[in-house]
Amino acid sequence: MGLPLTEEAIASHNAPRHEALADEYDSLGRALARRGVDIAAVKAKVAGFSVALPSWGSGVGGTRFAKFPIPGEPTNIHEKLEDCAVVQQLSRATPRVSPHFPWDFVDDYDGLRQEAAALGLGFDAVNSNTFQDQPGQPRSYRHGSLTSTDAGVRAQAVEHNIECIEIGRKLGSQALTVWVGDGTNFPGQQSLGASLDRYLDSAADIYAALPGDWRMLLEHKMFEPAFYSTVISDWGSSILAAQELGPKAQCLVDLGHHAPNVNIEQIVARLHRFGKLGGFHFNDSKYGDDDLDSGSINPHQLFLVFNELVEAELNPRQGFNPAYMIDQSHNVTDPIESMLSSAEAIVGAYAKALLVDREALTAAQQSNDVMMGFQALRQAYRTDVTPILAMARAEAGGAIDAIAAYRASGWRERKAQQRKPVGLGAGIV
Ligand SMILES: [Mn+2]
Repeated sequence: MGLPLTEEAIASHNAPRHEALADEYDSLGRALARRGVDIAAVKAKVAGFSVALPSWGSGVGGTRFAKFPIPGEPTNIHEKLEDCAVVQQLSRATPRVSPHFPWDFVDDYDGLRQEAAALGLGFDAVNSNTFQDQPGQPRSYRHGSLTSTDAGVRAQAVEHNIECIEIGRKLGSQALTVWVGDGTNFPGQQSLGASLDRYLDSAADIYAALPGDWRMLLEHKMFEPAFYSTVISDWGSSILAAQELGPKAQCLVDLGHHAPNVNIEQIVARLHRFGKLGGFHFNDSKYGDDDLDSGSINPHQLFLVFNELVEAELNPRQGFNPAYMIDQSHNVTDPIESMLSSAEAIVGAYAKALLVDREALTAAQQSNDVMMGFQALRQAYRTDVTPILAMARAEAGGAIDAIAAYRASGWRERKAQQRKPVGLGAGIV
């Protein structure tokens, strides 16, 4: 099995676009040079940046009301990998896939790793799932998993996480992301204190099974599926748990898992200050959701988050090696197009953050020049970095206009002929 798209197809898409791109890139290069910025250095940083794709993100998602499948969407991990490979071929920013178990269970993980490698992909953090029951599962997560009052349920949930670590080792992963939907819908349903105790005990059992070079990423979420209380509801609960578990436990920030208007960039700075910023799930949010495409609603917030991430990169303290992943549900778009668009938004926010004049920013902050501090960020934010992103992609063999190249490839139409249709189903991703 070769790569999904041919090099020639991408090259012939790029050919008529090269001249205009070179013109725009050179023009931006001159503008940036006048600000003392070397565009080639920014482009090199952009080329070195990557974000993982969630295996489930290549399928059409849904809401809790419904899912509307499209012809040609992937039906198993092998087809999901193929679609992720298309995204990587065109974007050159998404070389890893984050698998989710049991959704991506196979018999042969060495084979799956080779299959991914042949598609130009590796594996990132493995995600466990104890928020839904699986066919044949002995015990139910109806009343919680890692925090269940039933010791047998807790043991089953711990065992599943340890199994995910074992699978991840075979796939070349080095991190386990743990998110639980555990919580309550009624006051009085559970003890708020005792449920956290049970979480910490269960998480410690998982932590003990981590290989030496692995990390355990704790993902918090304010609400849903539990609507009164969630056990790991906020970054405070998350960092307290991570600190209690030990140095291999870090916090994962999902952009959609906060109360509205929370200052997420400040959370980033806080977690980094204590060496606990482990990873990111990128998406966007308008109300209480966590599934819209990255940068589609609040690109400025995304930029401000990346401003803190660049600060952290420049001042790594106890180390800075965050696991970046897109985490969205693509309900009304072709998932490949959403992931291409999101990857560009994420890399673009990073590129803009790289353009911040840090010297001017620091000087303004030091002298309490409020307006110039703000302007240092504003100047970077309003710069159109599109030519840098497109040039970095093209030089790496990707597409100058990724979505146009994808549409011209006829990929989805071809797959609609080859793949079995996805049945109507409940929502979720
Ligand atoms: Mn997430």
